Formats: sequence, structure tokens, C-alpha cells
Amino acid sequence: MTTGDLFGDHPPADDTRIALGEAAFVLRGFALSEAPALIAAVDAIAQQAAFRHMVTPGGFEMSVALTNSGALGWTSDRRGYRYATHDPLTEAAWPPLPDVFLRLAHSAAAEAGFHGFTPDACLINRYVPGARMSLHQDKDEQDYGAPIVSVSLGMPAVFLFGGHRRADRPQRIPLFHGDVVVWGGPDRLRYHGIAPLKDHPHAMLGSQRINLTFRKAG
Ligand code: MD3
Ligand code: FE
Repeated sequence: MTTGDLFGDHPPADDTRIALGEAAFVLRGFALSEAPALIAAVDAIAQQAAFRHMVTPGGFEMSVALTNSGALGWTSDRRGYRYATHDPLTEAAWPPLPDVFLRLAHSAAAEAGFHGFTPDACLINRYVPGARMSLHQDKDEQDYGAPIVSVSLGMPAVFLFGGHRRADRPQRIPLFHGDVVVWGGPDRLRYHGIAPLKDHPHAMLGSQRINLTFRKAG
């Protein structure tokens, strides 16, 4: 694959399902047809609950900006990470999950073999060039039996898919606009992250990448 293919506006192939692990799949282009509606919904959510840079318990500001939709939203400060029903910036409830979010999360999970997935939280991450997410596990949710569904929009990213130990060398998998990743079961607690984003402006989102992760948090 050439660099041109890797960072084009479109995935190398649509409608393919790539198994990353026993219960982890990339669904190439699964969200492509809904992308304009998803982006419009993100804009509406961000008007009520603005993107912000969280501070880690260690006192570092994250390079990724985030907001939330759903009954629960993920927040972080010097006291730690937690899910909360209200936005600490406005003290309002997080905006509810739009139907287009719920339908997509449910159908993508089913496509990967997880039937009946109803998320109660959508964490929305926004990356600009240079932003990254270092290797971590998603452990703040109550129920590790439910999968997580992730939707990539805008600029491409290299996602790092590690093992069950931080030191396990991660696979590097490019993710493109419209791609969906679903992971659960034995892959639910694998380390993962996003390499520093390169600037390959996208037709719909410019120099940004938006990632939605749907979770059952409560
Ligand atoms: C987890 N977000 O918000 S999601 C996060 O693209 C987060 O913004 C990243 O990690 C993002 O917590 C990555 C995609 C993903 C893909 C595969 C995984 C997460 C995974 C495999 C195992 C565990
Ligand atoms: Fe994560």
C-alpha cells in the first residue's frame, strides 16, 4: 500500500470486516452513508456541551478535546476519571443520544456479533494535527460484558491495538472516515491508543478527526 492510499479520503475498501482479535473487528466504511447526519449531530451536541481539554489526575492537559452525549458522560480532573450524569462546565445533563447514534451503534455491534447493544454513553473525541492518545485500557465502565463501538470521522489516524499488558507491542491499523471498530469479550480490556495525528485535511471536517465511542457505562 502506498502512502497515497493510506491517507486518501476514503478507506482502501468499503464493506470489509477485518478481525483484529477474537472479538474485535474493523468494519470498513460501515458509517459512511450516515457520516453527514453524525457530523450534524456532533455539531448540535457541541453547542450544548462544548469540546474541552480534560486534565489527567497527574495534572496534564490531554491533547484530545472531548464532550459527551447520553445519560452518562466521561470526565476527568485531578481527583480522577469517572462517569457523571451532568456536564461539570454547565451543570446541565449531557445532551441525549440522538437516534442516528443509537441506530448506528446497535447495528454495528450486531454486525460484529453483539446483539442487543444499547449504549448509555457516547464519548466524543476531537483530534487536531499532533493530538494523540497514549496506550490505555477502558476500565471506568460498570459492565465489561458489553462491547464498545467506535466510529471514525474526518482525518485518518493510526490506531494502536495492543495486548493485555502495557508492554505488549501494539499492531498499527489505519482508520479512515466512516470506519467502525467494535470490540468486546476477551478483547474488551486490551491496551489501545492513537498515534500523533498527521495533517491530511478531510473534505468534510478539514484538519480534524472526530471519534465517537459508544459504551454501556452504568
Ligand atoms: C479498545 N478512543 O476514547 S477508539 C477512548 O480513536 C479511545 O479516539 C480512541 O480509546 C479514539 O477511550 C480509540 C478505537 C478502539 C479500537 C480498538 C480497540 C479502541 C479499542 C481495541 C481494544 C480496546
Ligand atoms: Fe479507549
